[in-house]
Amino acid sequence: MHVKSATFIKSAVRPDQYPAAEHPEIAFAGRSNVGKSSLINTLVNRRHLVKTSSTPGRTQLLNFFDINAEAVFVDLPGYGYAKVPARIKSTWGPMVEKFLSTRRTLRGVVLIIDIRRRPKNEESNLINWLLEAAIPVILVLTKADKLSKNRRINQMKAISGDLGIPADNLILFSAKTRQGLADVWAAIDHLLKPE
Ligand SMILES: Nc1nc2c(ncn2[C@@H]2O[C@H](COP(=O)(O)OP(=O)(O)OP(=O)(O)O)[C@@H](O)[C@H]2O)c(=O)[nH]1
Ligand SMILES: [Mg+2]
Repeated sequence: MHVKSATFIKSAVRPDQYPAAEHPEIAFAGRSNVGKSSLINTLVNRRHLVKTSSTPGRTQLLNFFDINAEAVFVDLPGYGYAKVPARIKSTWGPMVEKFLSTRRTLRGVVLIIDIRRRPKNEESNLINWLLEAAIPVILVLTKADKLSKNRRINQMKAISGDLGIPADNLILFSAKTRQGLADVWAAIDHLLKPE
C-alpha cells in the first residue's frame, strides 16, 4: 500500500471504546520494547506517528491508527515486561484476547520478535492461540541491524527451530536501516486484499 495518510484514531481498552469496524485491520503484537511502534512508524513512513520509547512497557492501551481511510493498524501493548505492575499485567491478557477474538475486521497479526532473543512461551502460546482462532500471523524478526550477518542467519535458524516454523516464513526487519520493509508490506498487503 502506498501510504498517503496515517492518523491516530483513538486508544481503547474495552470493545465499546473501539472505533467503528469499517476497514480491515492489522494488529501488531510483541514483547515490551521489541519495536512494535517503531515498525508501524517505518511502515507508514512517519517518524513520530506512534510514540516510541526506550522505557519498556509504556503502551498500555490498544491504539488505533487510520491508514488512507482504507485500513487500520492497531498497536497492541507489549507483554512480558517485569516492571509493569501486576495490576496492569493481569489486564493485558483479557484486553488483548478480547480484541483478537471478537474483532471481526481483524485480518491478521504481525508478531514482532527481537532477533537477538530466543522466543519464549509467550510467543509460542500467542502463535498457537492465533492459529487455533484461524487468525493469520506475520512473523517479523526486528532489530536485525544489531547483529552481524552470520549471527543474524544463526539466530534466524534457532528461532525457526524454537517455533517450529520454516525460516522462510520469518521476515528480517530493521527500523533503523529499513531492511525488510518491502517484505513486511507485501505480507500485510496480502492480508488486506479483499477476499
Ligand atoms: N537498532 C534498532 N533499534 C530499534 C529498532 N526498532 C526499535 N528500536 C528501538 O527500541 C526501543 C523500543 O522501540 P518501540 O518501538 O518503542 O518498542 P515497542 O515494542 O513499541 O515498546 P512498548 O510500546 O513499550 O511495548 C526504542 O529505543 C527504539 O528506538 C530497530 O529495528 N533497530
Ligand atoms: Mg509501543
